[in-house]
Amino acid sequence: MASAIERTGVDSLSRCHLYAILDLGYVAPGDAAAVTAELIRGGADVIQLRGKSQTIAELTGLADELHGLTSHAGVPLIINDHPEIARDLPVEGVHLGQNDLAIAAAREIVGRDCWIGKSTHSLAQATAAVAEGADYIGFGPLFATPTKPDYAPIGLGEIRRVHDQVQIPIFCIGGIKLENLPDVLAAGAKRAVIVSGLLQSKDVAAAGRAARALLAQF
Ligand code: TZP
Ligand code: MG
Repeated sequence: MASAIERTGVDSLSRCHLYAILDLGYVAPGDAAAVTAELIRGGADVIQLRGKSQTIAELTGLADELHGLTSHAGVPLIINDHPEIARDLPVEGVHLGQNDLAIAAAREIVGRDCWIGKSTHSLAQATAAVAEGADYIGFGPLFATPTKPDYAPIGLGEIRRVHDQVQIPIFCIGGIKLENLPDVLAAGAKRAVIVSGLLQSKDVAAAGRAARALLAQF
């Protein structure tokens, strides 16, 4: 099977700066394809499918549909939580949290070359994720966010230090909006995940393009 690199033409996650999450808490499954098309039009470099209330079977069906769009556009599709979906479909990656299974165990399940990212909420977790073999990390939540309500915000103070100590791509996450993205970038971030800030915009593609433009300045 072709590798993620061959399929998407994205030879490295280090080229990716705007990471969008198609979160089914904000988007009805029936609208997922249309919103994914808008995220692609808006310049999302990576898209994650995140569905906390759906079954693996439902998510697999949706991922299959969305991957038709993302692969055509050369945008990697990452699946949150479920390596089984990456075993069954040629998606480009899997994203795991601190309470999910270990990266090595997820790689075993997937059984092929695949990016694996890990959510981290502190500098210690970030360096541990590198040691565990993550291809990239999410770092946050920087700000309080209804998308992940049970996590205390970590603020902007550790961003520069994590970039000094961690050499894999770092995607800052949590409560990032167009309005505060300049502050996040000024604090040392190079990449950002934006969820509600894109999905709740009146014009998702325009919001994506605006975020891309800000990210390009750094
Ligand atoms: N992990 C840390 S914060 C977060 C996740 C999935 C949610 C980010 O969503 P939003 O809407 O951009 O704050
Ligand atoms: Mg998870």
